[in-house]
Amino acid sequence: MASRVVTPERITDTGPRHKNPLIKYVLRYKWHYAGGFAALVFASVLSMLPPLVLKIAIDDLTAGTTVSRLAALGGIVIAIALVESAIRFGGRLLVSSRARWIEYHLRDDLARQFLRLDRSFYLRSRTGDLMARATNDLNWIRDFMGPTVNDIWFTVVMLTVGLTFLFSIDVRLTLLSIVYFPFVAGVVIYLETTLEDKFRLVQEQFGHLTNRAQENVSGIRAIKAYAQEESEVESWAADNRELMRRALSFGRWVSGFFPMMILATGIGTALVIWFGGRDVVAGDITLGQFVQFNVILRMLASQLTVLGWVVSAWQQFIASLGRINEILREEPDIDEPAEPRVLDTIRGDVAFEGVTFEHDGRTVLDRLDLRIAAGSTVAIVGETGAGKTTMVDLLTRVFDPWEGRVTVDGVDVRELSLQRLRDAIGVVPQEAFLFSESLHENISFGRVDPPADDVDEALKTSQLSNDLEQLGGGLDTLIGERGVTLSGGQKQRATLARALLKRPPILVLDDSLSHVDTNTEEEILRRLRVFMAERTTLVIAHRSSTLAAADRIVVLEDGAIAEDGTHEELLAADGRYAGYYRRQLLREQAAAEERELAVEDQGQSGTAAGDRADEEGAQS
Ligand code: DGT
Ligand code: MG
Repeated sequence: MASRVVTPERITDTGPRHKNPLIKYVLRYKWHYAGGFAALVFASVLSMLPPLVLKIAIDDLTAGTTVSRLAALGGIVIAIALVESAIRFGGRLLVSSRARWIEYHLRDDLARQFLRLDRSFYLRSRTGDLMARATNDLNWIRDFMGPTVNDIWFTVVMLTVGLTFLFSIDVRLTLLSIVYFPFVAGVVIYLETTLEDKFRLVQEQFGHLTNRAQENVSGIRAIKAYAQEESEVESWAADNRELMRRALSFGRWVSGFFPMMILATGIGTALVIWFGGRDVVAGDITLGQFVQFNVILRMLASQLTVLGWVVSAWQQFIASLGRINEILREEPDIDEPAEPRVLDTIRGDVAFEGVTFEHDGRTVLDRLDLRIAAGSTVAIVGETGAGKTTMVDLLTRVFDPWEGRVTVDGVDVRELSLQRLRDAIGVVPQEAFLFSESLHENISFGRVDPPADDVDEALKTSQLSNDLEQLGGGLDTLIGERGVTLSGGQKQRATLARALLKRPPILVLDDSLSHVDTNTEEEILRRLRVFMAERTTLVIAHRSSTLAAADRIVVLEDGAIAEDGTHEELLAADGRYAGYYRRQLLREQAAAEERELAVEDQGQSGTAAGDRADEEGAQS
């Protein structure tokens, strides 16, 4: 887990972002690329030699030759082939290995950037799409920077060297061949564009399917709970069939590609035989030169088909690079202050001063004012959607206020480094999130190698110590993906322990004991009072016992504080809080009765130790 703890320093320390990160890495490996290209130039010159040897052999044969001379020529061809393959191998290896390195650097950059970006980016993005960029697009870039760059360079060099040889043999014949090259190129480009369209359709459908797979896996509980397996399987099958249909159509065009190319180049060969043959008859060129010309021309024509692939790989590369750069150039909305204020100790005074905040044009908080003195426990009450979690998000700078400011010990949170700010605040979020690691790694997420005593204390305070035995492996119990092996209350208490282990001067509980039973909750709150003495605790809660236990209660309504006082004061005032509290008591009573009935029905104790199965605490 330690590898996952990436401090903001590490994330932001990458300095000013390069306009195009790829160029940075290509420049870093420029000598490798230069070496690889030089090798290819050498190899392509060598590849022109076997046709030359062939020419000599044929001319010798026409004039009369010896077996040993022919054997020597054959030996030369084999030697050239050996040297050429060795050089091509070395050159390709040099370039391809750098492509792997570039892929590695980009993937690293991408991971850093994913950690640097904030919530608003993830609200805009889809997981499947981000995954596709981090996998597919990176692969495309790697393939381009390796084999494809090699192919492009080799084609350019081959055409140059090959045409030089052709011109040296017969200028008129070469010009005739060049005339027919654009025709081949035209056919190639037509085929390629069609292929590409077909391929894009396959990719789109594949992306769609990937997204579905991902949603199905993460939503499996909901799918099962609503018995939607059948319909999911059916619509999956339909999408899957569509993928196969598109892939088959793409496959047909791929299969047709080479036959079409053979046809196109065949026409060229016919031209050369007709005109070149007449040159041989007229004695302008030798039979050997005629054969040499044809062999080189064939080599160049096959190189032209590579050019076709290159065009599509180039387009794919540009698109992939664009998608990767889009992420790498993304700037987080929440910036680190240029010169953060340094606070040695944080007491825990929290203040919202005229804070206004909107979500998608809807005002959630409207000039909210609230001061919380260090060391106090304040409960925030409000209807669902009132903006309680938003207040927490503003305090921890998940978002910044549109107007006004949020301060800690009188300092605007925007002036503190994000690390300092978030170290000082332990948030137990509304939705508990656990990693698929051991329980110990999960709770020590905010603090590397915590002392055993501190772990013990956090476990006791969160009342998780009682569950260790039941979990089987104690602290080493592996938590399934997102904590599926724990009950809702256990998950909540594990995230509480995680926050406590940081020993933060400010603790925020965002509805984080809703799945814990009343007795356990009271015990947790009692222990928290001791633990949090001198520290500030903000509790967002619905349950009557939690509310009554707070030093002070504020009611959030219409984006501002509507009532503020102690439990007794607010009850006496008989306003919104008093009404809310009475309704909550009734809800809890009804839920308790229901539970008793259920227990009688089953003739056994209904709920698991420490956790509630129902939702009495949640507002209806
Ligand atoms: P709760 O947890 O159900 O008791 O409700 P609160 O009080 O925690 O509400 P909160 O702060 O999560 O949401 C306040 C309003 O803002 C609500 O109308 C939903 C909206 N909202 C919250 N988060 C987002 C967001 O990420 N994007 C958008 N567009 N709206 C959001
Ligand atoms: Mg909330």
